[in-house]
Amino acid sequence: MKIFKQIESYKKRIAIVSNNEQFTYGYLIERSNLIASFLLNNKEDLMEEKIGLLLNPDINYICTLWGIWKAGGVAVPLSLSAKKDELKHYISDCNIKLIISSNTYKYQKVIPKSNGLNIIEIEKINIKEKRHLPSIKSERKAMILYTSGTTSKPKGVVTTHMNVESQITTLVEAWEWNQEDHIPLFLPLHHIHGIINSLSCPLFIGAKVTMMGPFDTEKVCSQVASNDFTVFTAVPTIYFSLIEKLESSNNKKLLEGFKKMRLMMSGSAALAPEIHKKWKELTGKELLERYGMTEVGMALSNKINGEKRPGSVGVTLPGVEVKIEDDNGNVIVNEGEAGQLLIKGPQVFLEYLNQPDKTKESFKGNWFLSGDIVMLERGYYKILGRDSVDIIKSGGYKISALEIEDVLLKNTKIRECAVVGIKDDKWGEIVASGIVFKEESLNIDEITEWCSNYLSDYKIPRKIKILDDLPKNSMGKVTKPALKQLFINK
Ligand code: MCA
Ligand code: AMP
Repeated sequence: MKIFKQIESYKKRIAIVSNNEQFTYGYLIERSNLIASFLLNNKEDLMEEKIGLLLNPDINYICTLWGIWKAGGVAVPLSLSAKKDELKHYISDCNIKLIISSNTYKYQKVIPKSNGLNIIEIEKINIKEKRHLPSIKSERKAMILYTSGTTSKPKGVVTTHMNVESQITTLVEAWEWNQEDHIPLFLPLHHIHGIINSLSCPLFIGAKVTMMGPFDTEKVCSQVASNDFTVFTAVPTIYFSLIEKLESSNNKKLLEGFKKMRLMMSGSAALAPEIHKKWKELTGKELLERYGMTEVGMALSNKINGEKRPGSVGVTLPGVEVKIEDDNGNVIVNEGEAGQLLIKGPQVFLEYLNQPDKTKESFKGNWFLSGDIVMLERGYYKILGRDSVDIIKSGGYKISALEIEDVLLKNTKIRECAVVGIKDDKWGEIVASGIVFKEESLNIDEITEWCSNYLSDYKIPRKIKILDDLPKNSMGKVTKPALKQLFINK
């Protein structure tokens, strides 16, 4: 990957600050070479063997990710908060035989016991001698990230080295990343926003990343007040929390910390124009909103040196092509007409793992069908929503309503259920469920407890309505818009 050649010239620069320690690019190169050598053992090339990462967001994460790539493996970054069943799905879908974990990750509690699965703590990898590393062609597979969709189980999105590199370079160019940049990283490292936007772009150019662990308002604010960050990227929910903090404190240093940044971005979910406005009122800074997807990296962005329009995601990024099509597959050229966004370019993923049919139906030629409904308005794209009611975005996470319905229906007391996303100021949407019981019912705490055995925290329904029947149309099909309305009407 080009990034590995590029960083050879930055060896002495500080790349990462992690747990109050500074690490140079030279350290990253050496350590990732050694991890690659360890993984290779006696092999010449891992030949796209899939390796799971269950690592804290610290220096070990990036050294392992690069180590896997350098050894010819495919990295599968996994969520540290995934529950047993979720991990079981990822491990079996990818046929993972090796997981690298942090020594603090309590894998004994969550990783399903299976024959042939090896778990190695990164802290115990103590190899001193570098082996010969293979040369990896850019069309080879590099990474698999899981994303929810209109099926009950998340799909593995397979990207190649070329895809990853293109996802990075387009942003380095568009957002003018430079060596003086310094960014705080607090986003999860099993999604593009954290892996590419927060971590890989700055490292590509020789800038500095302070890895802070999961987002914590107090911790981030104290670092912003005392540090020299120049770039900041977050999901809208985080800006919501920061606004609450700025409004309730009179911390001049914190305000200064935000004011002096050259670029503050929002994405992964729609940024409400009110948050855009409030942020500008409080800090004087306009947030740059952009649009992306696990399958394509970033595709659209407001202009760094131009208008940052609230409620819009701007124009295409360098190297990305988009078009809008109506329901009949005709290209829409007029402004103000809504249709599905199609995306093409070197950053677009290769395939959904083990799902050739799903992959096929997601493409029209080499155009990826995003499933997002958009329109062009005065030269800028505007995201109007998803074409499927079964996809919920909460706190920047994409959630499948069907996955949660599956979990609820595992409970033998539940006869029927339907899950929908309800608009929420802080979370964008929150998960809500209408439930019909057989004879005996459960109370809300029992339902929450049931879900928490199977689902990560952000997937658990926050609003539950116990109903005698779900709203249905004349064909007996549950109508989710009517269910949403029931929640809105209270
Ligand atoms: C947690 N809580 C929730 C939710 N999640 N309530 C409603 N809806 C939710 N989704 C509750 C918890 O139960 C808890 O409640 C309280 O909120 C605090 O929980 P915690 O997990 O500590 O929340 P947090 O630390 O405030 O985390 C919120 C967060 C986090 C920082 C927004 O979710 C996050 O890092 N999201 C980013 C996800 C992301 O990177 N997405 C990118 C994927 P109680 O207090 O009662 O216990 S999209 C992508 O990569 C594409 C390519 C793109 O375009 O970027
Ligand atoms: P994910 O699959 O988790 O990568 O989520 C990608 C989806 O997030 C996109 O298909 C959009 O629906 C949504 N998304 C990302 N950025 C934005 C944005 N700026 N505005 C609205 N929706 C967004």
